Amino acid sequence: MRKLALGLVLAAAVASLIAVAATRGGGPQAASASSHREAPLISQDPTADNTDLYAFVSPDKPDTATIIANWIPGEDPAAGPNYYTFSPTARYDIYVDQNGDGKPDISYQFRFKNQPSQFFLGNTQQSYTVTKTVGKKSTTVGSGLLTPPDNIGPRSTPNYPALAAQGIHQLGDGATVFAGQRDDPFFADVGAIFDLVAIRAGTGATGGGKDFLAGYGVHTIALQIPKSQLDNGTNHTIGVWAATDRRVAAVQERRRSASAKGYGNGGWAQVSRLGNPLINEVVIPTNLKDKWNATSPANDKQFETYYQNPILATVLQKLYPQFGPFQDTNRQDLVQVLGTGLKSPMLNYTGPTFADELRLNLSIAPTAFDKIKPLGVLAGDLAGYPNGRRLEDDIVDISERVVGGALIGHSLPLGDGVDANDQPNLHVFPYVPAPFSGFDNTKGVTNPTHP
Ligand SMILES: [Ca+2]
Ligand SMILES: [Ca+2]
Ligand SMILES: [Ca+2]
Repeated sequence: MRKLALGLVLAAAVASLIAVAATRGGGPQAASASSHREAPLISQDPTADNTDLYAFVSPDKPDTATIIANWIPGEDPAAGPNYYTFSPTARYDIYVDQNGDGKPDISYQFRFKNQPSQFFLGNTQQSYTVTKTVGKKSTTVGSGLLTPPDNIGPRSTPNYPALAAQGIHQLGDGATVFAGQRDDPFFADVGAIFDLVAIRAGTGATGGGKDFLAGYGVHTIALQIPKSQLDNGTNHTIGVWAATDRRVAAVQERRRSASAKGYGNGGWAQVSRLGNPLINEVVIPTNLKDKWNATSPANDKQFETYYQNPILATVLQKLYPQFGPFQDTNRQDLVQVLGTGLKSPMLNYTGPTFADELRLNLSIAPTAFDKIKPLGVLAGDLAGYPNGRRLEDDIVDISERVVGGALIGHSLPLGDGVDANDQPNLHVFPYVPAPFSGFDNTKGVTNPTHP
């Protein structure tokens, strides 16, 4: 789940969480869970902040897989004159692990540059370079590529879908790329998740929730990659994660000891990462959240105990004892779903190495768009989360149900009453819908008069 959202979830349940975290050794830092983002350092650096990660076999092009990584939480489309852009001093990373050791075998790294501005507006169109590393060999597979501008309004950015389509590029290795502003495809009734609404409704899917993220945007990097470049030929399962690096000197200013380094290319340090949704928000204790963001999946064993003994299950038990008991120790089901892949039943197991990655079994056929079940594997739709993640997958409902014990004989119809993105997702690359325009400002005037 996106970090902003769960930061707010934590805020909503802060009293309970602090009480619980204190008994778990979270200590005084647990109080900082009341801030609006999940980890103290990255909350000060939104342009480097991963929000969501998706990976799925493309339903319309099943010989390809699509990876979508989003950054910059809570973009208000009307945030002029300095609208949102990728940070020109960050490095944006998408990693693919082909052999289950938690280390990347294929990496894509993105660097952005600003363009001269015009009038009194910052220019939101950026150029960028894509570097692909396979093993130790790095190749520039795209340079001088352009993002579309942000969706400012009908005068500055008329016919936005056509403008955005110009932001789709072919890379030198046969993949397709898009980078730029999009609608935030994540959906959640953040305010209600822990406020009894979902459970009061009895069946989460009918709770009549409010999409807290409706009307907000994010910055998206999307890749569509021939499966032949990803498939390992044996278990056909890849692990994917996204991250952001900043120059070590800049990071050292923010944290006392820059102990964790980014991959390759000395001089970079990782400041954010995202594999499975929800992890740093509600699995990792607050005093370790910055460290988790700086760690690579190969070193995740140190965090396994928090997956195995989830604080969230303890919180559920405290908030909703009438629906318990919620098992909060020895959760081997969560270790599998989030750390190794599911092996019973066999779905996307990648071996014994515990590493937080979004695992996608490329040999499982995609589900047609009109047949997708948002509860994914829980509903028998094996092409969805936790086998990779699609834009349509209802991560809040799935996560609440799985943590609640759906895989260990404790099924509850948990959910937040929000079942889909407020904007229809596209059925072609890059799949994430166009952002609202600043002029439309859907959070303010609801019926603007277009010129
Ligand atoms: Ca590997
Ligand atoms: Ca949305
Ligand atoms: Ca939901």
